[in-house]
Amino acid sequence: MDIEQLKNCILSYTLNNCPLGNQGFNRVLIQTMGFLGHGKSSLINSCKYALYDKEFIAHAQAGSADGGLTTARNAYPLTPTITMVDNRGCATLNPFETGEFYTQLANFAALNTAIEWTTEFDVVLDRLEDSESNVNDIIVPVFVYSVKREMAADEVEDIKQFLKTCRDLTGIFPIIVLTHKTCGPFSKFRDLFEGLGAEEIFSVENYTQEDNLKTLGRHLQFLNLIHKVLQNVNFRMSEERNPRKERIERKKFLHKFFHEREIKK
Ligand SMILES: Nc1nc2c(ncn2[C@@H]2O[C@H](COP(=O)(O)OP(=O)(O)OP(=O)(O)O)[C@@H](O)[C@H]2O)c(=O)[nH]1
Ligand SMILES: [Mg+2]
Repeated sequence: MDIEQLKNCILSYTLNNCPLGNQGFNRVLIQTMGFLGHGKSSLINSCKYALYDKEFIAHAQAGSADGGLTTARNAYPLTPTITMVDNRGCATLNPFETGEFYTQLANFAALNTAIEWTTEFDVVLDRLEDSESNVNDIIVPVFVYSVKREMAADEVEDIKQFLKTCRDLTGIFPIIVLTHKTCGPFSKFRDLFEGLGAEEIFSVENYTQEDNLKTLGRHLQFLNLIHKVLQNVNFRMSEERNPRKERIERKKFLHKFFHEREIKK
């Protein structure tokens, strides 16, 4: 597909055209996840820029090299059907941080609200009960990783487990987006993530406030990423699904996860 075809395909995408109709879903939620400062917010800005092609605007605030800038879970609509979510990042992937990630990913943390990190069992469970976020979202996980950052040997297993759990929660293996591709050994990380089970890996140079000169190849990276998301959604929507039941399953998963974590604590 050329660039205009890709754009049209994304802009006109609706769940109503899936083989079995929308089955009760009304939104595709692309959820960015990853370590602090790896380029989650910049990825959202890049996707918007590639799709609408007007002047570059930092819709999602980006800019701290050390990360930690995004502390709320903000939603950025790309089209009437597709929304990107800028989740709060974390410093490590130990069970205390991954629990927060899974809560955000499973859509049990409200959108456009600050995310407070907590390991208190009661608080965590109360949150699950109180959450009113949308049941009608198809969740697509996107894991953002900067190739500038070295990965310690003991982290590899944590990341592998994390990606697999995201897959189990959503039915889609997280799409990997390697950022800062001109600033590190991106092919090394491609091989590494492929070995961790990744099915789709994109290496990108995000559009940023400092460098947003648009080129065809750069635009295509982001449009192809969104298109791949939609292909995953179409695949999942070719089977019978039930949004309410899936949400209950996700809730059960989180209950079990937090319970086991509490026992270990
Ligand atoms: N050169 C280059 N810089 C990038 C890229 N992606 C992000 N940056 C820069 O890296 C810094 C952090 O990017 P953010 O998008 O804020 O990262 P984040 O993951 O949202 O970080 P927090 O929300 O703060 O945890 C910013 O200064 C960005 O301009 C990239 O692909 N290439
Ligand atoms: Mg951010």
